Amino acid sequence: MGATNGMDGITVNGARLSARLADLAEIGAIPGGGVSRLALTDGDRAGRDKVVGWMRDLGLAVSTDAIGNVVGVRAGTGDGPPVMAGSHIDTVATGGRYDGNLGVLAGLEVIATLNDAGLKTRRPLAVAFFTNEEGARFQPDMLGSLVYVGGLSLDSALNTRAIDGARLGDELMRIGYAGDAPVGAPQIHAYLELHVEQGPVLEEEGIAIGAVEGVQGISWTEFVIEGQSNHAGTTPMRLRRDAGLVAGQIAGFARQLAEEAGGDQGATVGALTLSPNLVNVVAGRAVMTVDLRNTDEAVLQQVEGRLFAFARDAAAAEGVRLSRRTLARFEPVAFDRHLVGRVAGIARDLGLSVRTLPSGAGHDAQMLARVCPAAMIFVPSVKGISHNVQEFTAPEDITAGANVLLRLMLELADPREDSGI
Ligand code: HGY
Ligand code: MN
Ligand code: MN
Repeated sequence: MGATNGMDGITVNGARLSARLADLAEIGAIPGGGVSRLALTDGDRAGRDKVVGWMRDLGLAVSTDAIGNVVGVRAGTGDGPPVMAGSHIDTVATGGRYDGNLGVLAGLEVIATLNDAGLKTRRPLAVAFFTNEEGARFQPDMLGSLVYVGGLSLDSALNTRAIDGARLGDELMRIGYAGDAPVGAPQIHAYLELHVEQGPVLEEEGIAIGAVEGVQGISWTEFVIEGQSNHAGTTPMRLRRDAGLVAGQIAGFARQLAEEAGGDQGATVGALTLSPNLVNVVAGRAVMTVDLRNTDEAVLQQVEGRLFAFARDAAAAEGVRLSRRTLARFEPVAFDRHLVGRVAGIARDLGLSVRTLPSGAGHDAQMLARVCPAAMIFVPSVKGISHNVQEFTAPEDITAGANVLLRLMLELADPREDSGI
């Protein structure tokens, strides 16, 4: 089923999309070609201002909700919920220029392409970016889209504390994005997210498009370990209560669990702070995070259980106090089967190689899937690198992904009478 109403053959302007990606990457640019725009920092504000400016230039009606999610809507010839393309523009501190940004700017490119062609769709179209998708500064990740779909109360979201101690609601006010639009508006007909794969699969197999089946389960835990700081030279080993030792044991066991579980199991100790963190002082305190992921919820729960039991026993053996806090916990999500099929079908119609695959990373689409049919389109990441300044996707792959997005948005926004979508 191709595009409709004289929209056959319409394609995006890939050069314009790549130029906007480069333009946005100037904001928060860090050496090596990467970007650092942690959620609700001045860099995030500047990025938001830039994208909102582009939304307005394209004639979109822009609204900001109380958690800072921004939606731009293009009217259709008819009313009703829009077909939305979205993602995020916040990044991790050592981010690449494509993660999240591609999905938002490709949505704007679809709008620009239709504006150039003077074409109107029956259903309205929308382009959105959601607050704090990365979860690097404030946890959980996908926080803004989780509030949008009613999975987290606005109040608890606004009272979330950053790893630097700032309160989310204060930061939102400070950067001027505490909006007045009701959270969760507008209701959406369908949600599509173009995103870089951030893994090695598409590139290794020489495939242009990923039709994403869903997102794997995510479990983020913070452990606080409290022992006793002491002299590294005079304290006999038998008298030590070494928080650093237990942190190291937990990190080693997390890796062992992943190797034993095999399959998709991931385990990452991304943050680890010892105090006083000095060469000649036994660490009195350790704060660390463990990120566990699996496409299989039952296995993920099993691995979690074994990790928590190990941490408890290791702490008891060393005579230190252990506490843990869940920072994020999302079960695996399956995307709308019909839409996944259409991503693949449209890719083939465009002569692009395509395969289905799960997403290793979390995405706003997994939250929107709670309230409307949602799907994702992946394009290859060179060497599978992401959350790293070397993140790169070839311009031709970006253009291909944006054309699949364009075609599917048109199909959903201007369905043939008999399509039923
Ligand atoms: O952590 C993730 O999967 C995403 O980048 N927030
Ligand atoms: Mn992302
Ligand atoms: Mn990311």
